[in-house]
Amino acid sequence: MNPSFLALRRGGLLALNLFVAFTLVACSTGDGDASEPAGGRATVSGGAVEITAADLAFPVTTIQATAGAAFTITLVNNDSVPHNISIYTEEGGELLAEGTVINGGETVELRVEALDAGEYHFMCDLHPDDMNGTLVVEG
Ligand SMILES: [Cu+2]
Repeated sequence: MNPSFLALRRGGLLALNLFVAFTLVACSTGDGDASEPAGGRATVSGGAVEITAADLAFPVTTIQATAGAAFTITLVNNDSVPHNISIYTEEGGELLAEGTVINGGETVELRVEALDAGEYHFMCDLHPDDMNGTLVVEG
């Protein structure tokens, strides 16, 4: 086999590997956007945090707050169906703050009284399986 032929083969394999790697990255990114929560994090700042609802999902799945300080969650409904956001002690637990259900295009505020450090559950009461996350309160 002559050397230039080998070089050509290697080049071809490298290009194929790059193509496969790129395709895998593109696919996993696409799946994340389409079917799973993006896993975003929002931190309460100045006593307030904003959460958007879109495509039957909360892009934010972790809200971070400070123990002992009340705060406000602003829910922006960018969807075509109604949503709310409520806080529970845990999944299936006791209701701590019940959010008003709003239609698409509307915005509402939910006041959450001061909480002890710990992990709490937030969800849309209309779509609890698709729209939920963890409220992390740190002291
Ligand atoms: Cu909902």
